[in-house]
Amino acid sequence: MKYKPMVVFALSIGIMFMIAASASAAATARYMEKLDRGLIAVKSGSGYFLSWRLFGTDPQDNTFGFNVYKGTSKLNTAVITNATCYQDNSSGTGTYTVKPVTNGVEGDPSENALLINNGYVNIPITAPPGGTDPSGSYTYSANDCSIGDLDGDGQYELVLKWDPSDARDNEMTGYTGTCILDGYKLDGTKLWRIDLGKNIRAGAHYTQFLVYDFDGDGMAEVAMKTAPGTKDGLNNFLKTGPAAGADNTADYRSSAAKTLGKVTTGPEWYTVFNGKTGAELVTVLYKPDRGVTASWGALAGIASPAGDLGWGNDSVFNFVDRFLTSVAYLDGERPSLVPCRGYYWRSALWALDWRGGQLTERWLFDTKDGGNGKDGKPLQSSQGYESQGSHSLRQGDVDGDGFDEIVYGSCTIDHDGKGLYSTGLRHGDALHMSVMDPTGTGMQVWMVDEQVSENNGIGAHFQDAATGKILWTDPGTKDNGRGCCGPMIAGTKGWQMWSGDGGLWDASHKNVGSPPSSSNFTIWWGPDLNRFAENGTSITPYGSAGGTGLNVPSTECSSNNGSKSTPALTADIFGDWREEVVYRSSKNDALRIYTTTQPTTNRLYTLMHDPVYRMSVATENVAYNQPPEPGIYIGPGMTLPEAKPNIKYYGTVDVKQQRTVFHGPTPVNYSLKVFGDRTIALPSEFNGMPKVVTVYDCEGKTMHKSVVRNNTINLQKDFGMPDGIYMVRVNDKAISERK
Ligand SMILES: [Ca+2]
Ligand SMILES: [Ca+2]
Ligand SMILES: [Ca+2]
Ligand SMILES: [Ca+2]
Repeated sequence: MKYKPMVVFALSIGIMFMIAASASAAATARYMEKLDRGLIAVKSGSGYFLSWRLFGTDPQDNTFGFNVYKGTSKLNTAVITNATCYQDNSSGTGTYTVKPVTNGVEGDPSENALLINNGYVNIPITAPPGGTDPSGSYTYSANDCSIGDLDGDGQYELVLKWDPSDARDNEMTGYTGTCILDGYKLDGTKLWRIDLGKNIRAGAHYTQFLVYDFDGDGMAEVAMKTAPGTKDGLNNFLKTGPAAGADNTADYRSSAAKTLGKVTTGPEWYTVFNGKTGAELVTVLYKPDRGVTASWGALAGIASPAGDLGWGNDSVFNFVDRFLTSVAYLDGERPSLVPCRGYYWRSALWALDWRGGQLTERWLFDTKDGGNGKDGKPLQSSQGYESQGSHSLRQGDVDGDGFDEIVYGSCTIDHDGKGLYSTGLRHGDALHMSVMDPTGTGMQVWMVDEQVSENNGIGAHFQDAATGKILWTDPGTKDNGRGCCGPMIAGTKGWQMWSGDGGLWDASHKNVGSPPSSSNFTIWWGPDLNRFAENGTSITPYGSAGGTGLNVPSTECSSNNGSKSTPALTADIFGDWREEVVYRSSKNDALRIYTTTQPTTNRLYTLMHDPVYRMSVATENVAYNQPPEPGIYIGPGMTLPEAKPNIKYYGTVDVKQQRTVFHGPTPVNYSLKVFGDRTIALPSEFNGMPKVVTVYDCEGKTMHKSVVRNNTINLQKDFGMPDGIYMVRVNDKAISERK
């Protein structure tokens, strides 16, 4: 293990009490990212348009607002409480910051604004060199992105997947170039490059990468399926667990015509990487392995059972290598990784926890194991849990018990790894979940269906996410490949949904107009609470909705994934709650982040502090990308002010404060955050004094306690603590233990 350790300390008696309190109230609050204000200043009109985040932990009432500063000059007169944006047309120069104001009392200033002078954030990227494989030569295009705070400074970084030009759907034979991922800071600093090697094929259905802080150290990990030949971000072959001593020169690709270029043998691994350095943290054997490959496309040994898409069993390694990935708060408090395999017949979801330097299995749901779901439907049946998966998935607490479920297409897996329900409507290409009907209860699912000849002619369905009850359906006669939804009609409460097979529907299935001209993404971009349509490299308001869209010419930027025309990413990356869009430049030499400059009078929490939204951002890159969607109703007529999301932070680390104030013999309030593994000098008042140093994990559990005589401490070197955020108490019993 040669990864660069980063240890973050936070000291506070107050913190300790907060942690203890939150542990006892752990049933509901979820750990979410501690972000900075995300303040941006975008050149707009004759000045700058500023916007910033309202944290999910901030008050959402008139006692709380913001002042905007340029240098030392306050720009606003009254405290801004109705929005988290401001148009500055004043003269003069200076660095923009905002200060929160609580009951008239100003807090500490934010970080300095990210200046955007050319309409977008430009992140230079460097394409990997092209190459040749037995099928020919290939070059690289920038493909899907994900985000996370990889280095713990409160600002998001981007993780980019590069696709070779010969990436293929797994239906197709042929070799592909290797799949490569990069980590970038918003200023273009390249953090690392991971090369998955020749034993991972490139294409929409293979590499589903997760970027999320799974262990609570304040930095997102990056996780995905790996194989012999994979090199981590330090340019080293993998070497832990099953990767130790592996033959990284081995080529497991098939040369048989029927399976040409497919990886039909050889070890299959799953690796968690350090998001800051790209270094391998842990590698384990992937579960489940290929097993009887035919079983992924049909029952083993049975050529073509009823409803097997007519494609026969999986002797061509198509269905066995269909992967999805979820992240879910299965224990209701901390996120788990859930890599998934198969959906055309056999389906397996594998839940893992990355905590305290250990990757442990929580459960494995596998239709092969048989038995029944909680709804009594058999796992081994296409009327039950086999062949229900979609090309995307959703996750969230659909039934309100505090724990997340995974909506795996037409079936839903409970937080404990048991089947919760199946609609039996089988496979489809697009799946959406949010509170679309604010007059109903909980969330709903809008899904388009492919297997119309096996599901009684249903082309799309709208369902209660909690129970799987079908609320209404649209008829279909063929694969209904695209479908989308959103609060599109300005001033109208509730979402609308549409697909290739019908009109624009409201939640009660009333036809409310013509569908938008695209069925791709929707995005909050305008001044109001309705979403706009996003397709190709354009953003377009629906109907007579107010505000302006975006149109980036194809000479400048391109969309991804062929006919899918998806963006690299949409997410609430910075600024206020409106969403940003990431496009690749047409030359593949940059990523561009576009953000709205339209003032709004709606103040909403950052969407990233809505757990359902944040998880759908994390799974946006999975297979056929779908836009992220929140777990509450956001749209015209929504309840304002918003209820505070039930979230908390790991530790209570102020990402801005760098003060080094220690708890001395006389108790004082203090806080401390130290980046990296640097040695901390304690104040001189501790000189020569034996001190009790107690180290707690983010939940307040004691990880280490010892008496220290030196006046410097380093958790890594002195106590062998693994990478992480810890709370440290110094000297809580110093007087009694002084010798
Ligand atoms: Ca960061
Ligand atoms: Ca982490
Ligand atoms: Ca639940
Ligand atoms: Ca935003």
